[in-house]
Amino acid sequence: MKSKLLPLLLLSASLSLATAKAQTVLFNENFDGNTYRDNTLLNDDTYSAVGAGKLEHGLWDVRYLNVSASTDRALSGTRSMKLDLPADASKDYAQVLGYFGIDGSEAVPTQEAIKVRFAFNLTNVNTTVEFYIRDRAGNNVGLVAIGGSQANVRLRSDGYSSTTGNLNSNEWYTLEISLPSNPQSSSEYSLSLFDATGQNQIGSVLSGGFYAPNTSGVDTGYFYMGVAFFPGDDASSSVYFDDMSVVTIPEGKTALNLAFGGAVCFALLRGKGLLQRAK
Ligand SMILES: [Ca+2]
Repeated sequence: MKSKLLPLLLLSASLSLATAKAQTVLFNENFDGNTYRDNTLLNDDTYSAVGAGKLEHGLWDVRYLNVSASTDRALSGTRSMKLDLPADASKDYAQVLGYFGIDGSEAVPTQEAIKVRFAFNLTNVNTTVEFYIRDRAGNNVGLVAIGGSQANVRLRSDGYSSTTGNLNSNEWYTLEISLPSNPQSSSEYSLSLFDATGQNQIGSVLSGGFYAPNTSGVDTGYFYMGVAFFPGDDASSSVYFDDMSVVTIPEGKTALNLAFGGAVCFALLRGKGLLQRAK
């Protein structure tokens, strides 16, 4: 009987393994790779990190100046990504986009549930940085404000929700944002704030509807994320980002696959009369 049980156990194990592999990395960037150069603007033509095949995962598209790979401070390695608010805030601002893509050579929208994680560090928490996730049509499905007069993190949907935690200047924090599969106009997303280790949660989990959901009925999925520093804030502040990642969440599939695997094993065992014999 053991010789007949073994294939069933292997089948069950392989189903579990397939489930574990279902999580896909769509974006992963720590700014320490050789596609960056110390303290160089990301839109530098010679050493640009922008473009197909230049990053392991995802693509950066710098639309404006004032974004660089910086050695000022880093949570991992020696570099992070720095956004500077220019001294003349009325003229310019800092913004950078990161497109999702499985192999780094092509931007690919996804309908999968995704988890976005990144670390941030503000030189002045009373300035506001906006982080957003958009679909292919450019709708803000996720919009999070970091810092500002309340020095907190706010999930934007119909209104603001605030954490109970207070941000400190010059300190690393980790933000995790979860968005559901098959994004619809009625979908909700959530966020959690952690300390620099990414382990200890600060404040409560926030959730709310999409900020500007796609109502066209056309599936445009999740396509890219971005961060922006806007004029009107403290003109001399900077914000740093590190260890940014986007992974798909095999939402519901884990339980389904395991249940399926279990049902297959049960049916096969019943068919071979092994369950009765085991009693
Ligand atoms: Ca780093």
